[in-house]
Amino acid sequence: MTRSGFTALAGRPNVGKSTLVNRIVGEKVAIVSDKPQTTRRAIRGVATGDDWQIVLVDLPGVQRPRDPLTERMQARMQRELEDSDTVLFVLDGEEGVGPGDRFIARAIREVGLPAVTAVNKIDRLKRPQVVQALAAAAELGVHGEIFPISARTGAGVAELVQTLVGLLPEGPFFYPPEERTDLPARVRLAELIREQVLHRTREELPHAAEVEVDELIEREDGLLIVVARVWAETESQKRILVGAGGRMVRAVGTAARREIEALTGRRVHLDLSVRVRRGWRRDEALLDRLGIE
Ligand SMILES: Nc1nc2c(ncn2[C@@H]2O[C@H](COP(=O)(O)OP(=O)(O)O)[C@@H](O)[C@H]2O)c(=O)[nH]1
Ligand SMILES: [Mg+2]
Repeated sequence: MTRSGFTALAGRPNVGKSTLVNRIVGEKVAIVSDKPQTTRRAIRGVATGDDWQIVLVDLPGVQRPRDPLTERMQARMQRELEDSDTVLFVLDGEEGVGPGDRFIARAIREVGLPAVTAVNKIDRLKRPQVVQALAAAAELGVHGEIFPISARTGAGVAELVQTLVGLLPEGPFFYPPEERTDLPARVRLAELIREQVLHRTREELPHAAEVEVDELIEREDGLLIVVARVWAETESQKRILVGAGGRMVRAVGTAARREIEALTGRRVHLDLSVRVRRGWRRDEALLDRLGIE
């Protein structure tokens, strides 16, 4: 008999949820950045063993809704929690426990699902600090085991996964064993491009930009042609994203092309341009197309 189920990742922005999903899945399915609120879509990463399959749901961060974009993110998080079999609660061992963690801990206690807590980033901590972080995690009152881990190095992750598997219900796999994510190819590639935008921009700009893949053509000679645009909200944001003499958009394009080539194992031609679309965050039709449910 196989075990199979959905595990929702809960945790403050920046604690390392997306890094952990990628570590468990063994492939980059969720983009990572040091900017909070990076994850906009509930991304599913699939990890499959001999007789188990975990579908990890990497949720957008929790915050007070300000516009339709954040409202959708918030509503999605609530639904995903309710639809999950288990919860993986991630804390930042380096930063310590704060009000955000307590808020999420309460939400987890209320849904009453089996849970596991991961105290992440222990690669940054000395042993006594790890002990302290584990004690602080225990005080949050989420039932279930607590694991010290590093999503970056992989330390402690195997033990964590083993325990998660034990909490899953018996049942057949939801996805073919070789599948790593349910993201459509276009959205996945758009995310890789957005990750490079995030790496190269500061302050409000990372959150003002969105990426849409318009065309995806697999040529017979094996070349993959990707036509994508970066949406900015204003002309001045566009100028920054294009950069002097087009330097920024070229740097983003080159780095993203390499990522896409590594992921697909193909040669890639990436045609990337920057456009202005005022108020894209409030454009419900565009949010639909971008896969932000
Ligand atoms: N040192 C260290 N940094 C980590 C670890 N896990 C994640 N990070 C970093 O923390 C930041 C936020 O990670 P991310 O996965 O995007 O967090 P999320 O917002 O919870 O999804 C990134 O800069 C990661 O590289 C870890 O185990 N150790
Ligand atoms: Mg994330």
